[in-house]
Amino acid sequence: MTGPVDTQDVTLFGNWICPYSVRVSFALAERGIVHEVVDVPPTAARPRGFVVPPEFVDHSPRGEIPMVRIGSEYRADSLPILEWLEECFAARPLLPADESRRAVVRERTAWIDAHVFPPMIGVYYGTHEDRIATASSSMAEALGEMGEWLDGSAWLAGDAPSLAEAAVIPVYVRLAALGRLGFTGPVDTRVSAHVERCTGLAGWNAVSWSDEQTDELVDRFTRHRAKARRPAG
Ligand SMILES: N[C@@H](CCC(=O)N[C@@H](CS)C(=O)NCC(=O)O)C(=O)O
Repeated sequence: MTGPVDTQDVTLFGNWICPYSVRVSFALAERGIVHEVVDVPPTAARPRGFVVPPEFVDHSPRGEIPMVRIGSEYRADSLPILEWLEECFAARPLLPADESRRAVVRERTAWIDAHVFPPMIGVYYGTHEDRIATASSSMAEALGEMGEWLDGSAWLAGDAPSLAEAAVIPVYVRLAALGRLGFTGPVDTRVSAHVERCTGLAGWNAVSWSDEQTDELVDRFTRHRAKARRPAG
């Protein structure tokens, strides 16, 4: 599909607990793209007896959320989905018009994916204190690098929220949970101010967590740790 389309026939297959789905939910809401949501929890978080929708099974290349359908076309993988939404919808873009500015947004979006997400995931999936501490300090270091981008700038890449905000929003949404799972910071003060700014965005309301959702993530990974630490046999 090329060029903006006027269809509103958009469906997101995803789940609140999946950080990659959160990127797409945020972008859809931020851009005011009307859509349906089909809840597909990650395999590890599926309730017993959950039936995976056949449409998801049929069209998802790797069985991963998020997946988006626009009209009769499907895409998976959060960052390519965000780019696809930019191609398909003109309103409130998250990529600037200027080509060199687009390049900066894309570079920082990819950087967040490569340098903030792995340590974040390392914190909550970590089962041993030393690994968790290492992930925590790598994450703090990556947030410090983002702080440099925010020096004198309200947004991560340019003068408006962009795909870089969409990429990092899932981290912000779960910061409280990460703190309870061993992320000891520090969070760069420029990043804290950015988090605060992001809470004022339309997309934030679509993805922010209740205390119950924070508790659920913490409980899930606390159980995961207990299980991993239990002596075998
Ligand atoms: N690179 C993908 C990663 C997506 C991903 O890892 N999704 C997880 C859930 S958070 C998933 O669906 N895992 C397979 C499963 O749960 O069966 C993206 O950016 O969207």
